Amino acid sequence: MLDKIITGWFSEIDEQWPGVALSLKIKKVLYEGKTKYQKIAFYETETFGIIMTLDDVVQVTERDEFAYQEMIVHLPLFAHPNPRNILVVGGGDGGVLREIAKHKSVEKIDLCEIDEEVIKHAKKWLPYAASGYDEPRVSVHIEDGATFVKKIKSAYDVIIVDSSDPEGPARALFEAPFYKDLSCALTPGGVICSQAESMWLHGPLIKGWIDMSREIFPSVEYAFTTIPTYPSGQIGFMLSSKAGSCRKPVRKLTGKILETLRYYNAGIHEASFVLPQFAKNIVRPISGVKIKQ
Ligand code: JFQ
Repeated sequence: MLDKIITGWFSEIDEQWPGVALSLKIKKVLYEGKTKYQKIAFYETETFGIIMTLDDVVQVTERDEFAYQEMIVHLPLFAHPNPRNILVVGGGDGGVLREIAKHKSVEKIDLCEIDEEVIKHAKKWLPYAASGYDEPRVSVHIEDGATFVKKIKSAYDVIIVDSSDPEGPARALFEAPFYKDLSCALTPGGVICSQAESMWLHGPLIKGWIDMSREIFPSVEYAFTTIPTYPSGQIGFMLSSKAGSCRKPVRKLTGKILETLRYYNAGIHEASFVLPQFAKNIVRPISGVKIKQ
């Protein structure tokens, strides 16, 4: 009885996490189709609400998306004293916009998504995330993120790279030329927060990104969140800054925002940078290389 590929379940079988796969029991297939860039699907699941997959990889589930969207947004925004102009690269589901909109200091949010079909379908199937598009400070640009940032100089206080995995249309968003362009697009005190995969599964990749970013930014750090439906149950963020460490929130969490948060708080901000020893070994600087601080 080794045949465990069960009908009625979605299994996230992929070479990016060999030999292990998350499975979710499906109540209803809502939509399955192909865009110019990727396969896209929406399922109603038994226990995680409505989910979106791209190329058969889970992007968001209704039940646990806040653990990712809150952290990828509030880590960099609370590490910045006065974030006004924000760029999101990727993030077509809209959940990151929803979180950024909670910050009163923010004046303008640009979102650059390569695949307009993701936005169109998210608005239909994922109202819990796509409510972010109702925010009047948002402008949407349908373009390849790597091309978009080349045209921008010193404009953004925070840039969030909310990409899918490096295997697929997001590949260029994990490479040095993109990070050099991001550095030019940032204001002097600017911060970048990028989706940076799992320390359990992607050690060598993470090490490569951190080393690459350290060539460009004086401060590069790795934080993580726990999330049941991403591979290995956790995912990391690379915080690259022109101004110094992002480990501590520099503004107080007060007012309305407090009532809306379900994962992020000041304690988890600092705790998310505390890594187990094996992960510390992955992200520590190569000996002999001088890190600009
Ligand atoms: C959600 N706004 C974007 N980000 C989803 N393996 C990625 C989805 C695929 C995962 C890694 C994060």
